[in-house]
Amino acid sequence: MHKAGFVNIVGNPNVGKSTLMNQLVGERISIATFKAQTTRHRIMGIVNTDDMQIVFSDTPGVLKPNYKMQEMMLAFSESALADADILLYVTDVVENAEKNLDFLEKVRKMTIPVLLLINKIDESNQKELGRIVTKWHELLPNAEILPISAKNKFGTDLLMKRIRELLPESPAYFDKEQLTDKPAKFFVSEIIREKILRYYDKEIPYSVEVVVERFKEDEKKIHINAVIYVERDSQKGIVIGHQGVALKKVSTEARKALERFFDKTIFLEVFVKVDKDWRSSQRELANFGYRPE
Ligand SMILES: Nc1nc2c(ncn2[C@@H]2O[C@H](COP(=O)(O)OP(=O)(O)OP(=O)(O)O)[C@@H](O)[C@H]2O)c(=O)[nH]1
Ligand SMILES: [Mg+2]
Repeated sequence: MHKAGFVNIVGNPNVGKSTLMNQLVGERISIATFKAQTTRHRIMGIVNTDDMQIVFSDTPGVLKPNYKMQEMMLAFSESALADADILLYVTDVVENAEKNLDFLEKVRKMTIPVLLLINKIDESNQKELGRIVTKWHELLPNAEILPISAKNKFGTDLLMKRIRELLPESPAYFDKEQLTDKPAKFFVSEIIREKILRYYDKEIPYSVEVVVERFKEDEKKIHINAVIYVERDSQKGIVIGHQGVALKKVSTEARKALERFFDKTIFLEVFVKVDKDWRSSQRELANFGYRPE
């Protein structure tokens, strides 16, 4: 007997969805940072064994869209409700359970198994956790509730065991060698974007997109040219920084992270360009790879 299925991870921004997927897959597939709205796409991470294939999907945190890019992000989150065999709804010990009742209502109506994961329990205590569990039990009576700490790998083995039990009988959906649905270039732009999220404040992280224009790989090294697109001239100045110091720092950090990811020597050149109001342009978003599934 062979088991396979889609295990989709959804929830509000910043609750630890990407951290969890990386732990379950055992690879750093999805970037995770302390800032909300880190994930912008639906990203698959695949776990393969001889008799099983678990296709995890990490998704953007659910939000009320203010511009076109956020509409796309929400579409990715909602697409994960449509094709899941098992849904992992992630919350944490600090968020208000009633923050997003519209989305929750959709989850409540689902007929597939829903596992409600209360993450970051390392930041809570027994008494508080008891209250949170009771609250969620009222909100999602059909969900199985599991307290976890994705960061500390607490409860994640038990979660994997439960997923294996619930996984339907099915042939594999993807090649057994495959670890993700995204090409190498996608990970390059995400790793650069992660450094931008960490290094810049205010609106900058939310106003940039990274496009890889050249990716030339040989046995030992990879040459990469990437462009950081911003929305306005003033943002370009901030990203580059005084005498180029900020951009230099970001590209150095990105290069080191890329060397770890690909295990090769990386030659990275990064340019900054202005693409006016790209976040609100359907055409630009499509160019940047935001396409509904
Ligand atoms: N204390 C604690 N922090 C955690 C845990 N899991 C994740 N975090 C932190 O929570 C923050 C958000 O983590 P992400 O994995 O990026 O969250 P996300 O849900 O993917 O966020 P979006 O992509 O923005 O929706 C990061 O700073 C993580 O280190 C945990 O178990 N305990
Ligand atoms: Mg994420």
